[in-house]
Amino acid sequence: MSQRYGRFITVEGGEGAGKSINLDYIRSLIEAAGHPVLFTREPGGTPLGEEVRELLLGHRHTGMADDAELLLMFAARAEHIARCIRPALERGQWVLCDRFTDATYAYQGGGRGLSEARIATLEQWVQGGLRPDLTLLLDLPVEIGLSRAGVRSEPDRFEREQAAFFQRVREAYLRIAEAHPARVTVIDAAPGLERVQAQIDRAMHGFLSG
Ligand code: Z5A
Repeated sequence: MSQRYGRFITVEGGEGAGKSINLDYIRSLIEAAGHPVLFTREPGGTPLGEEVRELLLGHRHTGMADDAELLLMFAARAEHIARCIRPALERGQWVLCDRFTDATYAYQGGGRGLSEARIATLEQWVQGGLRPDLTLLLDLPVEIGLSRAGVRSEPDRFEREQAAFFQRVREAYLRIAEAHPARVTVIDAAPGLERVQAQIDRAMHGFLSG
């Protein structure tokens, strides 16, 4: 008997890109097309991963070494893939994930300056051949993202970074999109929600009917 296999969709973006609100929208499009979908996030998605998330985003370890941060991201990811993502895909469920390894290239690679080769080694080790089928990158100028995100009350460990860090994150994301045009669709997240979601409609329509 041939095995069913779901599709793996990730959503990425810098600070204040509007991931939360647009993830709900993307989920509704997938469900409306009749696909069972598992919604999850990184870092996190499992009990162990959520504990690692607290270590990564909280303020108990503000001076964490960059390599420790990178390895914790992949430790959480290994658990997430083994317990959650792979089993769901193998059951034929679709998986919609709020951030994945592109975020590691963008934040730990672009933002912190860790080498891409080192990240690629961990990616291959932890994921084997698993890569998203579709990635929607919500892109917007850093100033707009920071002013949108600024409305939030308590910034996490990443949100305390300066604009130059987020500019490097944005540039790294755009390099990924350029290198993987078949997988990554860039959504201009700067205009109002209606126009952002019209672009998402187009990207998802092509994917859902493809
Ligand atoms: N991280 C990492 O470093 N390495 C990794 O490998 C991974 C993650 C996987 C947690 O991520 C942190 O982990 C993240 C990167 C790091 N750090 N940062 N920064 P997260 O995804 O949980 O946290 P987040 O980036 O802070 O995202 P968020 O809170 O889920 O959402 P958002 O995209 O930043 O924005 P939002 O809350 O959906 O929207 C912000 C505001 O803008 C809100 O008031 C909206 O109503 C408004 N908004 C949204 N869209 C619009 C439009 N179109 N017009 C006007 N206003 C809008």
